Amino acid sequence: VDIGCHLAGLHLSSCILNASGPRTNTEQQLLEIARSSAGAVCSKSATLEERSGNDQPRYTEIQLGDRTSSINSEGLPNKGFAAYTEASLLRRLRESAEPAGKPYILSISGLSLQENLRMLDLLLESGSVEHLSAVEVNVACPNVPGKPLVGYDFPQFEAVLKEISAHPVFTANPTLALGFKLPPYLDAPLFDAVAGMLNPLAKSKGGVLGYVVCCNTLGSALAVDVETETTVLHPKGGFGGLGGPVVRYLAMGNVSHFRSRLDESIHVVGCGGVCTGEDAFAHILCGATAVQVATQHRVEGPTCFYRIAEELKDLMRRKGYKRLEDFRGKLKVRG
Ligand code: RRO
Repeated sequence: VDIGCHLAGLHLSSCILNASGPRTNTEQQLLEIARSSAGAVCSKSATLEERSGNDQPRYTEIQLGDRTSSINSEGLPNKGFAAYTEASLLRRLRESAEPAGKPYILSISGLSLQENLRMLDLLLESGSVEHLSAVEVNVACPNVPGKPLVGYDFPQFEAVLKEISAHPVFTANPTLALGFKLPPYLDAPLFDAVAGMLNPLAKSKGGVLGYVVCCNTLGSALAVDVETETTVLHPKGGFGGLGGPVVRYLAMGNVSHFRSRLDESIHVVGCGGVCTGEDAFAHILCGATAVQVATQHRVEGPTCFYRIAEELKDLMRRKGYKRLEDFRGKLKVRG
């Protein structure tokens, strides 16, 4: 069976890849993903300058049975844009990639539209762009003090979508894919409104938008320690982004809602609570082209990509499916 996929013009030998965030900060961590069975390597969201992130404690795990969810308020710790685009990192990623040609996705999360545009300007000027497969713009970080989530502020979101997708780095490099990492939405009119902003940017309409990721963590989660009667996390009054199996149902709902509303040329990447091959299968059934793994990658390490891929293949064999197209988006509503 073949679990490869074509995502926004990129070929992934496995549809299971890492999400931006966990274990994506350092060169060593990115190289480990390159050597793993992950179908692509996705960086930590970059800002123009290096950031150390919020004060500790800023991450906690929630155990339900044998499954681990998480709440984080990392605050965008990253090595800075230059570190994720420097020629030596990109060369080492190419040399380590197994199989060769594994795509490298740069995630960016500037603290303003200007900062995102500035990073795209630098990319356009740099020789690195030819070795980069995609830029994934994160409009959904819930953890930077004083910065409301762009994906929930529709007037601002629309301006961001328009200006970023009009950036010459994408017209000058037609094979460079553009994706947006979205926050979770919770009501049908919101899916309609966001799809209405995304569809005019589709390649079939002459635009450059290749994919969206559904979704980033669910913000405003609060972990409480009953013994100390305090919050578990310190930053931002203890609030953080909820991820892992507890948000999988919400993530799959977002995948399905967007798949049914978006132009076919805009792919949907599922992200939320994928721990097993069955979880990946369910996301794909909802319409996901590929599936990202975040909390489980943090908990288990990069061997998770091999395990999940093998579990997905076993399940497909049992069902008689040979490729993802045999079941992608074919979820039936129960009669
Ligand atoms: O670094 C973070 O606090 C963070 C980011 Br940028 C994000 O997009 N999502 C998240 O849960 N945490």
